[in-house]
Amino acid sequence: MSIPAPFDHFRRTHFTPAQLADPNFSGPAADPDQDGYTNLVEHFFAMDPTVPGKSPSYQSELVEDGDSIYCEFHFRYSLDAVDVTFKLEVSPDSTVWSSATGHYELINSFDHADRTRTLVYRSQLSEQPREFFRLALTAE
Ligand SMILES: [Ca+2]
Repeated sequence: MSIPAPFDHFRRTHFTPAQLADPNFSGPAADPDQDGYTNLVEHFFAMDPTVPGKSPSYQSELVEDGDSIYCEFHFRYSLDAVDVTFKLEVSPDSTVWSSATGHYELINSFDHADRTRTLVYRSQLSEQPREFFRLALTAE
């Protein structure tokens, strides 16, 4: 498997030569700090893959605006992770997932000095009694 340049740069920033030689330690699917987030996810969220205990930067909240209540979803990711694509997905039951395009709308974007960006998505609450959403990451 070839390693895309942005992820390789991330690996070289955080791992020793011996660790770099071991894909079970420094590969995209590995989780050497055993925090539940693979190295690829840590790359996307600009986390340190050798230090457990930090969570990806994302949150959701209900927001009132006029007569409507919306669900807002914010997350902050690394602008260097151009080799990872993300897609917001929705589900009525957390089993069958579909693209949130046309359901969630990007309403704001903030760039930070540390080469990260926060995106804010908003959904009008549906008529469903409940709805799930998730951020799906794919390595290119
Ligand atoms: Ca990890």
